[in-house]
Amino acid sequence: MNDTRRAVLEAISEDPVAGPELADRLGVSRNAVWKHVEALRDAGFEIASGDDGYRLDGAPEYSGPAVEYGLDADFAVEYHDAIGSTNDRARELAGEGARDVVVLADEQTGSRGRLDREWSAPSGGIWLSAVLRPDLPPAHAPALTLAAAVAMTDVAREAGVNAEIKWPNDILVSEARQSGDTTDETADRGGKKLAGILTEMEGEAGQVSWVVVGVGLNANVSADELPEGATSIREEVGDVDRRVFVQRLLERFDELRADPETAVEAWRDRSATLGQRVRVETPTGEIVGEAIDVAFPGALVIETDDGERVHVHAGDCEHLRPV
Ligand code: BT5
Repeated sequence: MNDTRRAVLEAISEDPVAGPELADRLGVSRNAVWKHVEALRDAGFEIASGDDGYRLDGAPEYSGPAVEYGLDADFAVEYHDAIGSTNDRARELAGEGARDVVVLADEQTGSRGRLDREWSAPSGGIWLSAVLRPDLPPAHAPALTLAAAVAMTDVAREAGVNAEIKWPNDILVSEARQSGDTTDETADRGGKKLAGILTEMEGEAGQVSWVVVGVGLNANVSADELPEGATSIREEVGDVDRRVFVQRLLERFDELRADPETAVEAWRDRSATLGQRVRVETPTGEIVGEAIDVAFPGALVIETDDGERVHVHAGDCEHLRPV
């Protein structure tokens, strides 16, 4: 991100400022100011130039340059109005050697959840996949999923949504606890699903080659466009500015990925799962007990009814109502 360009944008966002004055204020040439203005126009910012100078008339739509400008994290953004799956495109880029590139789309037509489940991604949501090349052993990559979950939870909370994390990768808005409704069935999903994460990876000889962290968050989408049991930012608090939301999300994720151990700690504080009685379907069978901790880099620690402590690395988790 270019600091001068951001300063130009900030300076002209309220009142018009003449080119020469802007050049003085920012300590650059008039020609440089003009070039920054032109670049911003190319990126979709509407900048009027009248007698009293340049004035910002409109921020760009949701696009790659729109997200990149003003982004305080080192990611390039490739934007698509519609794409099959941002994870598929990110994997392609990873294969070509990309790093710190984010594939962002307004709509996905063939997006995937875990285990090739279908993921609904209508226009208006936040669908993105980040290509990363972290200096980590493959076994530590799950910490990046946890980091993404913390980032999504924090930014959803900043938007006023009461988000929590269900192990390992669901962001939920817990309704039962909000309304005090603890009747009916013995099991539920722990709330309505706002977002999910699909992390894919390639690595060898103890070193990650690339990781793609795919994030799907129902932002400006109505409930009737989503599967049953899902919710959205629109349903909870109304629409958000997706450009700003994605910027905050990438900035928070950037902080957390630098320190995976801290990300796991932050995950604990935002967890809806810890302290709950849970049932986890794992590839090797079902485990029931109390979720007592999450262990680095992301295993759920369950204390079963016979007092045994089991570390579960992957599976589908259901929160059970207390007996
Ligand atoms: C996930 O899988 O939650 C991971 C979702 C990752 C989606 C992102 S979008 C950007 C990137 N590109 C992709 O192609 N994928 C990633 P899982 O835990 O398996 O949950 C899948 C289940 O969630 C489905 O079986 C449905 O029940 C439910 N579901 C589908 N679409 C949903 C939505 N938009 N909101 C909430 N729940 C949904």
